[in-house]
Amino acid sequence: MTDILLAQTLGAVRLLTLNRPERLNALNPELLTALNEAFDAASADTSVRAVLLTGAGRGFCAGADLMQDLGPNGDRDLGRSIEAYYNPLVRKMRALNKPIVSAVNGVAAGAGMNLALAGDIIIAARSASFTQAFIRIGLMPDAGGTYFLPRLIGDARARAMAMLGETMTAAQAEAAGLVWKLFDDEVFPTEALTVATNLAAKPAQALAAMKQAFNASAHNGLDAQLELECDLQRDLGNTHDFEEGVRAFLEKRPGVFSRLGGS
Ligand code: LHQ
Repeated sequence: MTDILLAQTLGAVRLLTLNRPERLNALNPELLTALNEAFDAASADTSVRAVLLTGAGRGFCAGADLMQDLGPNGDRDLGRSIEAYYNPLVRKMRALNKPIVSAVNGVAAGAGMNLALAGDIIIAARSASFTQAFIRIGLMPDAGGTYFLPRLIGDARARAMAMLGETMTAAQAEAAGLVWKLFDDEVFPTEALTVATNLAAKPAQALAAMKQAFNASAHNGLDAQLELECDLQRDLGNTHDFEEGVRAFLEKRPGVFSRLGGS
């Protein structure tokens, strides 16, 4: 893996840092390929229990790299790059059976914002901002934007944000329900790692089941969702983690939980 994407293992957390700070971590084919590979690797590595995604420098991600061969003089088939890179990446992030924390350290624009929304828990630095910049260049949201946005902040806000292309401050994003929590800039990297580390210590099979259920709730009706919860909970009832969780509760001590598929 090249250093366009930094991948570090910190305990059971895989920290992925988009690393093109001079371009606000804009997504080019090399970075998109590295991201796709990094999520494959995080999926395969049983010692990884949570992924933390952030950006180097003052930006999180400025979306597609507009300096690349895109637009009037380049490849006009934008669908090609969406099919090759963006859609597989978003699908991979959603399907990953481990939680992803999107730590939005600065501006998140266009597909860069939507990449953050593909995570499970979205946190942001107080100085971060969010913009569906697509309309400014005659495009529409991609990378899952028209799916994630209305579900997170409601249809009215989602349409206005996409159509007007205005920037949302971190405080507005928190108030709208786009992000879970804000942290002061100075402590943001530490706090982000703490969130991911806490997640990584929780029962992995329960987290994976939750992720599956929340993903499904976007398209299931109540009956299907109740059945899915029942099936998943039945499986969780047979795990060592459930046994340990209840024992730890009764013994008034913190539980020690196993990783996915192992001890
Ligand atoms: C950039 C970029 C950038 C390259 C800042 N590329 N260099 C599209 C096409 C194909 C297929 C798939 O899907 C997509 C989806 C998309 O993502 S379309 C949306 C693409 N993104 C944008 O339209 C956002 C463009 N950037 C901006 O509007 C601003 O840079 C934001 C609001 C992100 C930040 O503004 P500032 O904080 O004022 O920073 P800046 O504009 O001065 O940028 C700093 C540098 O980063 C600058 O380079 P320079 O050499 O002048 O210092 C920018 O050119 C560069 N940069 N975004 N997307």
